Amino acid sequence: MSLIQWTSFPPLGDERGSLVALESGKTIPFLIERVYYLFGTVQGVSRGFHAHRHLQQVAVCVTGRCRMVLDDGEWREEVWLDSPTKGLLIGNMVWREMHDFTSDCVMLVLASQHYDETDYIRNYEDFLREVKNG
Ligand code: T46
Repeated sequence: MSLIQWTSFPPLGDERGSLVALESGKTIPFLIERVYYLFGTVQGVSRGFHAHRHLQQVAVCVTGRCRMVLDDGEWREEVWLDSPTKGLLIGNMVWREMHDFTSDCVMLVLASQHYDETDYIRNYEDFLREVKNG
């Protein structure tokens, strides 16, 4: 099964312009407990390099784009986030890296839990060990 799972956000709006609505239990498959966004990423800088033990997220680039790498400890896949109408589902125990941010990139992230640093695995070897040990 592919690590790349999208959720589509049907564009609403009218002749004045577009609009997307994100709703828990509809386009977002969990209760949204936190929303944050990445912006102003310095050119050439990569972000992420961690996994979450429990957190579920949906990431969407509302402007600009970046390249997302997902890794479940066995498979590694990458994809461009480049559309405000496509959200990438990022499950728990998936290593993520974000590269090649455009200068205008704003990545909106919807999360299933509040911020909790103890949920992060920030070392790749630790991540592989936890995957292996279930
Ligand atoms: C993820 C990718 C897509 C907080 O205090 N509260 C928060 O809600 C978040 C997300 C971060 N922080 C603090 C923790 C760090 O001191 O903000 C700082 C930067 O966070 P981090 O290094 O984790 O940022 P990224 O861009 O590497 O990763 C972020 C999310 O943290 C992460 O969950 O999946 O975006």
